[in-house]
Amino acid sequence: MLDLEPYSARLGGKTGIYPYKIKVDRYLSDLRGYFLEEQIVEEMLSRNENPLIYTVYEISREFEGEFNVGCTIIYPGKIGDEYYFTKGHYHAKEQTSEVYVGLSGEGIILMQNREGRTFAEEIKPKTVVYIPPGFAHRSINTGKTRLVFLAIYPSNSGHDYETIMRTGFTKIVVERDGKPTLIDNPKYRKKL
Ligand code: PAN
Ligand code: ZN
Repeated sequence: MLDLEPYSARLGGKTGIYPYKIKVDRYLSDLRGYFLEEQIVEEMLSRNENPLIYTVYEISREFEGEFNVGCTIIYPGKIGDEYYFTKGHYHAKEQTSEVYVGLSGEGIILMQNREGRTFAEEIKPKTVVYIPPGFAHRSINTGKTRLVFLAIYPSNSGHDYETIMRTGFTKIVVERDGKPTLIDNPKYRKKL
């Protein structure tokens, strides 16, 4: 038996969880090609405007059977009409699922499987979202404050970013008449 030790961490504050092991910042330049209005992104980057879109603070674990616990903070903002979001990914190990727990702010979790079956669930405080095996997931901040949520998932899940980078999600979330609205993604490509 492995001799592992329990830990506890505190939720809230600037980092969402503390202490943490890893911090990952994603700037607009890391999301090149992800937003619908690519020309806006390129114009911003050429003006050296490179806003921070989201940060992940994570307590990652080493062994199969353990859970990683990560806190994601998506800052409020839009590119054109499209709200800031995470890259989104499938888990490399398809059988693995994930649980998201809303801590503050409001947003949407988009989920889709490799056949393009798509679901959207709200994420906000006191909400739990279950992501079944085989579903890619992306989080979108549709509010005016930081969207903060906790993610709990098997340490051996792995992340496949490549597929979503290539195909996109079937839906995107844009502001219409001041409200977050799900529309078909005109750039969605069925997997070849
Ligand atoms: C989350 C995500 C986190 C950032 O912890 O990794 O929200 O999103 P991207 O990984 O898509 O950039 C999770 O789903 N982990 O498996
Ligand atoms: Zn995940």
